[in-house]
Amino acid sequence: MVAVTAAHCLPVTEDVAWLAVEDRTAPGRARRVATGLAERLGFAENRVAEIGIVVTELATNLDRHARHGTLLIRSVRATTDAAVEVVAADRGPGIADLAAAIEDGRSTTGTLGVGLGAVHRLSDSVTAFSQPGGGTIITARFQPAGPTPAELTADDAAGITRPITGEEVCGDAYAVMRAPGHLRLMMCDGSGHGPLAASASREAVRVFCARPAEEPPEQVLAAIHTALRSGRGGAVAVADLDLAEGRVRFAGLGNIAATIVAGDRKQGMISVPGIAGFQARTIRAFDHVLPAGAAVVLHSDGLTEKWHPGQWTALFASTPLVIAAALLRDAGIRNDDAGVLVGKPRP
Ligand SMILES: [Mn+2]
Repeated sequence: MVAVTAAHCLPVTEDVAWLAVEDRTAPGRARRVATGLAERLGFAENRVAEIGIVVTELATNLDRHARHGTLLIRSVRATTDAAVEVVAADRGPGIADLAAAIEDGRSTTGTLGVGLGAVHRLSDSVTAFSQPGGGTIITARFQPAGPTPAELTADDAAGITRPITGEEVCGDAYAVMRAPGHLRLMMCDGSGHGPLAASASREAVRVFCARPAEEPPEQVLAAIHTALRSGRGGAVAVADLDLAEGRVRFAGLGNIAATIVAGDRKQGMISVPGIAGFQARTIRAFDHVLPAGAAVVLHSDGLTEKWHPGQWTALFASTPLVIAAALLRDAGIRNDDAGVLVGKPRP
């Protein structure tokens, strides 16, 4: 793990594209989205082609074998460079021997998993999670050429946003701040959806990232509340994970669900009622124990709160991005913007 020497809010995820894999045209569309993004980010021609191969394989696999397959393609930006990140999720049969499918492109059930060898070979990093009957999630990352910026190697937190069906922009937004000994998370659900909701949540991100890392979460939340007065407002939550003390300090205003997951236990953290930007009677913070190896999850009401860690086998042992993708796939609803953020400090 790279030592954090100063507070920063990098990397940020941008250029978010969601594709439903519903027919045979999907792999071609997915390839064009991914290669177009890689070109814009300045990837070399041969690397752009390889990214295209990986995305084609992932989409083809979803089309042939999965149900409800989706691909998320986005950029992950540091100061000057950006990576391409791909998340494939499905509710298909699952891959019994995932390691073999990924490493050799072999399949244990006929043709399922064929082509995944290329995904492993051509990606800079791949993580997969599969459950028989529960579907598969595969995440792949393509780093920019040259030495990888330290901000792009952090694997202690990841979020995903998905707009309501039919919209292009998402009104939910999140940010992650890393500071020495601290991992700080923010989730905002801008009221309503569409561009005005998105501009409220963007403002929440901007203010969160501009506040000093030493400021307690309730003060950061109060600053966001003040800043959101000029717009739509929204639900906001800030969690500060103190890694040395094994503690979370949490402040929330409105309907953002916040939980600590340790093993199969899920402990809720309480927000006060209100709408950031409009109504806030008392902004308060609460302290919670953060057990070693635990994860902190913040999500908007675009996900139901009815999920439980015990519904998956060892999901929370995986990476924050895989955890976020599984939560969105299995607890996400389609008639609202959805945002989920997972922080999981290395023990
Ligand atoms: Mn919402």
